[in-house]
Amino acid sequence: MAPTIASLVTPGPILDGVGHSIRHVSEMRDYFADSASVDAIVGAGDREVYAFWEIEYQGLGNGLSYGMTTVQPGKVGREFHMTKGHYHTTEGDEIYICLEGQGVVILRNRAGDVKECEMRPGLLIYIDAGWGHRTVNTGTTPLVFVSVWAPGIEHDYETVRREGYPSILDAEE
Ligand code: PAN
Ligand code: ZN
Repeated sequence: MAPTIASLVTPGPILDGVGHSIRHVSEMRDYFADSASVDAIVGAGDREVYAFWEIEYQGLGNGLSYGMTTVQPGKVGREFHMTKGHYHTTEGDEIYICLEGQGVVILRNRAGDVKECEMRPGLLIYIDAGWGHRTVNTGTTPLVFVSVWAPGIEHDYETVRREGYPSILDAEE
C-alpha cells in the first residue's frame, strides 16, 4: 500500500524527501538464520519480504518525518517475515500505528533488554529513543503500519547485523 499524502503544508520540501524501498529475501541474507532456506527462495526467483515509503521532512522548523511499511506474510525457514530492524543513532522517539494485519514489534535496547508489542489494526506503539525495533508479520495477510519519527534521525542497521537481533519462530516446522 502506498501512502496518499493529503497535506496543508507546501508539498515541495516534503516531497523532495520521499523514498521507496523494497527488501527481497536476497538482500536479507545477513538477517535470516536459515541460509539454506534463503538460497532455496532466491534460487526459485526470490520474493519480496517488505516494502516501505519514507517521507523525510526537509522543510523549515520542527516538522515530522513519516512513512508506511507493508510486511508480506511468509517465513524463511521457521522465521516469520520481518524488517531488518535498526536503532536510531540520535535521540528521537517514534510511533507506529498498525492499519492492517497481525504481528509483533520487537524492541531491544543496547543493554540487551527485549520487549514484544502486539501489532493489530488500531494499536499505536510508542518507541522510546534508545530502543531498536524490528517488525514481524506473524499472520497470513500483509501487515501494514504507519510510522512517524523525529526528523534528523539516522538509522543504524550495522549494530543489528553485527550483534544479531531477536526474531519470531513459527512453532511449526
Ligand atoms: C520505519 C522502518 C521501516 C522499515 O519506517 O524504517 O518499517 O524497517 P527497517 O528500517 O528496519 O528496514 C522506522 O522505524 N523508521 O524509523
Ligand atoms: Zn525507526
